[in-house]
This record gives sequence, structure tokens and C-alpha cells, in this order.
Amino acid sequence: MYLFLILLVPLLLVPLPATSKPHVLFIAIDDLNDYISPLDNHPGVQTPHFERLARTSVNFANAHCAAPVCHASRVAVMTGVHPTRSGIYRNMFGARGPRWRHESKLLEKAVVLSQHFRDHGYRAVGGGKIFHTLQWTPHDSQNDPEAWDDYRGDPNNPIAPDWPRPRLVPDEKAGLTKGRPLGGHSHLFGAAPLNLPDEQTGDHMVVDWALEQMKEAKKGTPLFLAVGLFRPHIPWEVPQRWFDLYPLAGVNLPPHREDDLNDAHHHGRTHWHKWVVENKQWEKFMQGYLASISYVDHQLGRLLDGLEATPALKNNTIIVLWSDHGFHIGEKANWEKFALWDQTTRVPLFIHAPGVSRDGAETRQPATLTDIYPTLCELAAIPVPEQCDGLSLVPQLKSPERKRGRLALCSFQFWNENRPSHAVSDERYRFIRYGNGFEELYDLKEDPHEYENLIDDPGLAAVKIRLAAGVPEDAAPIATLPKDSPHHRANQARK
Ligand SMILES: [Ca+2]
Ligand SMILES: [Ca+2]
Repeated sequence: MYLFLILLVPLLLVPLPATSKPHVLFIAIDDLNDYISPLDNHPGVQTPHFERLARTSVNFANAHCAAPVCHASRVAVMTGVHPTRSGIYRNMFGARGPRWRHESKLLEKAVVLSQHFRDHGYRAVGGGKIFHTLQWTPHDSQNDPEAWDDYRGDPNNPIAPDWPRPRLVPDEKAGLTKGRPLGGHSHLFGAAPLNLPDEQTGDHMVVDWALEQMKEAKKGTPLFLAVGLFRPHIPWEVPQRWFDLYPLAGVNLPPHREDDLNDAHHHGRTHWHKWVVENKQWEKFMQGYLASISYVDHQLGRLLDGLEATPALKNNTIIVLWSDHGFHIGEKANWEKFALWDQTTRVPLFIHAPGVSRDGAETRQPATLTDIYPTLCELAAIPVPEQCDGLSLVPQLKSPERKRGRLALCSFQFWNENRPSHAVSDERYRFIRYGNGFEELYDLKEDPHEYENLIDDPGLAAVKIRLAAGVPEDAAPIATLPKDSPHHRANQARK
């Protein structure tokens, strides 16, 4: 026995064998819609690296954000709590740090995804836009610096310093009318090439940082690497070579119908579209959006290359890529997001899990981005926190067509309504109930652009009842910042 213990002591001093936990590469993209080639494949779009990712992952082709705005969508992904419980349905500005913990009582002590992985032995690092922030709102960020081992740059100002602006021609000099949305002078709602190499642009620098993190990954410590890419968010400003891929004369507008809103809810943003059409900017903005998509596709390729070139990560890394919501380029006379149609809520979602995912497969089983949190927990064999509303997608990673038994749910509160609105999806149909009581029903198999509102079609009465059951009856009212929040006091002090 004594001899046995002597033999055992040196063994106990040897570090534990290298972990079998998979690493995680977590890629968030801002405002990327379904134009990419593995989804709708908009005519002429060039996204070879999304195709490459689709070949090596499961493509959740019917995935929806939890809310069609940056802040609410991102908080839902990072906490796993759906807006219908947190009450966070909209963007809120002027924060420095995780103000959402004060906005929603339920989130006060919620464990952020990266923190949860840290709690289970991971080194969790982040860079770029994971929580809400904007290029033009320096030091306005809802990131939680405490949730990371390390964050690139200033975690409370993660992207603004990295984006140069081009020289802009004032609208009046360019012969454009007054009233460009988001203020006329800054051209934040606009497209223009940058006269710079990629190396001097924000997302490129974030990817440079991520590649360094990959190289430094240590044996025995699993890595949770979160990379937040800001394009194709406005302003559509990327180096000239990305614009060159899409000569203006060959740019295709998205499918659309002039009378589309006659049977639909009014989104309250048609003045954006009116300005675009009046000033003949539609093709130009589509060019800028497509150029920005190809720029971010290139950055995705650099991340995938980096992973393949790092032996410690190559065959042992889960990849999840998502966008915070969809995007309109004039469909339904809408621009950006802030609506509940498929064009606004459908997002790219790709998941690769080594030895688990049926790579190259695509599924229309409905998914909500709150499903990411429990999915990653199951893949890493760590518990799912009680706060989580989502349901693991691991069964669909193994058998992509396996029925989920759960509908996708996306919620939002429109500005002129005092109750939240909800959109529910199954594999084929979508039902929307707005805060003012208006309802829409679409058959995406027959009508993928949601032109025909079928809510009064007697043949679909049962479908309506089935999907309407997915609208929560007790959805949380919209959250506001309490007066006693230190963030509120800071805002008052700034006024
Ligand atoms: Ca966004
Ligand atoms: Ca319509």
C-alpha cells in the first residue's frame, strides 16, 4: 500500500491530461440577411466562404432572431432569455456597460454565455460587436466586461475607433434631396467605397486579433473565442475592391411588389424608402450592401483558414455563426429591420460540431437564436442554466429533419403600439400578431416573399390556430430603465 502511494504521488503532480472539451468559435455578424449563396442566393452575390461553411456545418435555413433589433437580439443570444420574458424588445442607447441588467429585473443576475463557459473551465475571450454598440456611438456599448477573460481593445468601446470614414460629398452638392434618414450630413445611411486596404478596416483588425488568439490557444485549456463582425451594418463603406465585384449596371433589386403593404401591417418607416426611390439610390445601396457582404465573407474565410492552420483547434472546434437579424433593402418599402416579416427575422445560422453535426445538410426545422445557448452547453457537456428559454439543436445537428416540436418565436414592440408583437414560424407557415391586434398568415412554400396575407383563408384556419398557440399569452411588458439605475443617473447627468 505504502509503495503504491509513493508511486502515485508523482502521478498526482502531473497536470491532468489535455481536456477533451471542444473549443468554440462563436461568430456574430451584424445585419446579415438571407441574400448569401447558401440561403436565398441573391443574383450575383459572391459568398464563397459562407458556402464553404455550409459544406462543413448544418445550415439552419429557417432560423429566426428573438427580436429584430441589435440590442434585444444580442442580449437574448448571450443570456438565453427570450424578450417575451425579459421585456427587452427594442434598441436602447446611451449605455456604458451591461445596462440591460437594470432594464430587466430577470436579467439582473443572468449568466452570460461566455461567463458560463468560463465557469466550466474555458478561457473566454471576445472581440468586436457581441453586445450592442455602433461604429458612430463611441463609448456606448452594452457589453459586460466582467463576462470575459479578455476583450479586444476597450470592452466599453469595442468597434468605433477602428472604422475610418470616406470623404463624403454633401447631398445638396450631389443633387440629392434633403431628408436622408439618420441625418443628412454623416451619410450613415449610405454606401461609399473606402480608399484604404482591408487591413485598415475594423472587421479585418478584429479578425487579426482572433487569429492571434487561435495561435495562443493553450493545450489543456479549452477556448471560447467570440468574434463580432460589424459589416454589413450601415454605413456600407468597405474598400473599393468589394464594390468592384458588383458593377452598378448589373446590380439586381430584391423581389418586391408595389402594392405589397395593402394587406399588411404598417411598419412606420416608408419615409426611408421614399427618400431612396426619389433619389434613385436603390441600386447604389444594394451595391453597397452586397459589397459589405462579400467583405465580411472574406473575413469569415480568414477565420476558417486560421482554424485549419492551428493544429490544436483544427479538428476539435465547434463553430457557430449567426446574424442578429435579417435586413430589408426596400422589400415591403422597408429598409434595415424593425419589422416581423421573414425578411427581417430570418437569419443565417450555421453550426459545426466535430463528430456530431451532419455537415453539408440543411434543415427547415424552425430555430430561434435563444436555442444557441443550450446547444453549446450540450455540445460542451456543461449544464444549461435555468434562465435559458431555448431548446438544444443537437438532435437536428445529428438528424437535420428531425421534428423539433417547437415553433420559432420573434418579438418586437412597434413605436406607436403599447403591446409587443409576435411572429411564429413552423417549417412552412408564418403567423404574425401585432400589438394593435392586426394579424397576418403566410405560406412560405407557395409565397416565399410573403406577398399574400392569407389570414382570412378558411382552408388555413387550423394552421392559424396551431401557430397562434405559439404566441405567449403572458409576454412581459416592454422594459424601461428604472429611475434608480446608476445608468439612468449617468444619462441624466449628461443631459
Ligand atoms: Ca444588427
Ligand atoms: Ca402583401
